[in-house]
Amino acid sequence: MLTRLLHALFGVLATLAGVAAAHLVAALTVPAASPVLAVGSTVIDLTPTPVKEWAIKNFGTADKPILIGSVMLGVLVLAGIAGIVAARRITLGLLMIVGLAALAGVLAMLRPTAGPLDLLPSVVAAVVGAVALWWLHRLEEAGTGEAVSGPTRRGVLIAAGGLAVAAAAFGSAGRFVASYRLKGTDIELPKATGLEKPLPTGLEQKVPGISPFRTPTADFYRVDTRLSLPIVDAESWTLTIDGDVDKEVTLTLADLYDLEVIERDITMTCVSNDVGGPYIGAARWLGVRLTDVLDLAGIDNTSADQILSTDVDGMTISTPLGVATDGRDAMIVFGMNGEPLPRENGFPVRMVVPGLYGFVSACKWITKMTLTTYDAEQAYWTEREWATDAPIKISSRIDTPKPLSNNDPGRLFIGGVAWAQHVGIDKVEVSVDGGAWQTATLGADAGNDYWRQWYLEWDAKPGQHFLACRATNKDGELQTAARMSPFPEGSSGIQQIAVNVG
Ligand SMILES: Nc1nc2c(c(=O)[nH]1)N[C@H]1C(S)=C(S)[C@@H](COP(=O)(O)O)O[C@H]1N2
Ligand SMILES: [Mo]
Repeated sequence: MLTRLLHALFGVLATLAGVAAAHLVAALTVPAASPVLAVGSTVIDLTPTPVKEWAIKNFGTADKPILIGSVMLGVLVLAGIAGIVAARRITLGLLMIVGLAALAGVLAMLRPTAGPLDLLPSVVAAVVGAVALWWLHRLEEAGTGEAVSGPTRRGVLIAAGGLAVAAAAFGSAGRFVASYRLKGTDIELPKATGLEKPLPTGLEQKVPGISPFRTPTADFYRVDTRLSLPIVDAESWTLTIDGDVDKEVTLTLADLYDLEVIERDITMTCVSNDVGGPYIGAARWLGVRLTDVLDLAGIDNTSADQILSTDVDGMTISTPLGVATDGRDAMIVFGMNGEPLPRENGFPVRMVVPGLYGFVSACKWITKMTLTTYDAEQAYWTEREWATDAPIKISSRIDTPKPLSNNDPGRLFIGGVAWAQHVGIDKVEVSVDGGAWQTATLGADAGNDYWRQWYLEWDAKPGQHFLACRATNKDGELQTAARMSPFPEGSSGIQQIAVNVG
């Protein structure tokens, strides 16, 4: 039994060393081609939409670490089995390790922008993993035949320990290299033409616990399909506009800077944001008008109905052309809250379209916009049956008090945010314990594309209470109570929370 466990450990350690060495090589070349990430990304792409929704809802932004952890666990279980098999039949055990690495290699090569270099990390994983397992096996065999004797076992254990240390060293080196390569987004940003008004003062001083009027960049939600950030060099980055245009053009960052640079306050929302959820953020975006960019290619004669955006790794996002060019401040942006876009949010350039959920507008790490039709070409989420025309629904959220929180009796602020991008918020109402809707006080108005803070003073009596809120937009449309899930076009319904007083 103990011997068997030891053999399983050999398989695990050999595989860990292989995976860690591969991760280091990937960090130096193509981070996304790291075997565990290649398998994980494929799992993401193949996961049925309902399961994905469930994971986002229950795990939130921890969904990625959980996914990687599960893939790792699965791999290590197989590696342990390979170790046990190897003790009897070394060739078969080695084949299992090589097979695992080969699977990762195939998946890495199936990524949209894969080149020959993407195969390298998996080859490294196969070689290091197999050699390590063979080495441990040989050390053990070198002892007294079949039986594992005292001194030999000690030697084998030392070797195993050495492998564990090597795996940890490779892994840390990989992390270090990746973080080093992900540094340096400090490009020089142009200034917006015209004086942009400063953002009005928000309610955060007055109403503790309310979302800040502008979301600090570091707290901005992040939603994408990636397990590793793309390393894009701003100097060599280009944006191509092709498809059904008068003439195909390719622009550099400097070309974008030559257009009229504008700055806008826009609240972005993820379609996966459930009622009361966290996937919304408000920022000041610096960039150029999407229409100015499209005009460089000429779209007057186009018969396209969608902009199919492609990111540096071949991920695609569709945007309805008519909506994006209807006069709203759709932008190609390079700055966020006065700084270059962070890598997480699309460095060096992304799209932002007020009023549309991010998955049909906010392509990060964008490198191409193809003017085409929904009939001719489908984007990533269209293939997964999400809506293509997805305006953000009117919604509102209670930030304070927190659900199930305990509060002192007496005067209390009920406060939160409400949004109806591109139309604007006209009214927010609050209901306590199912009572009459009371009109809340609204915070400053920073434009129709931006969310509104709100609060209501409440004389809280001891006991449990239910709080609900709803918003009305500037067209007089009321936030619907009809409950809908995020799939396929965004959640709806009214948030109700329970709080304790006393
Ligand atoms: N290239 C790329 N762009 C993307 C995504 C993605 O997975 N890949 N996710 C989209 C989704 S679903 C949303 S809600 C926004 C989120 O932007 P953020 O992470 O900056 O908040 O980016 C969009 N742009
Ligand atoms: Mo999203």
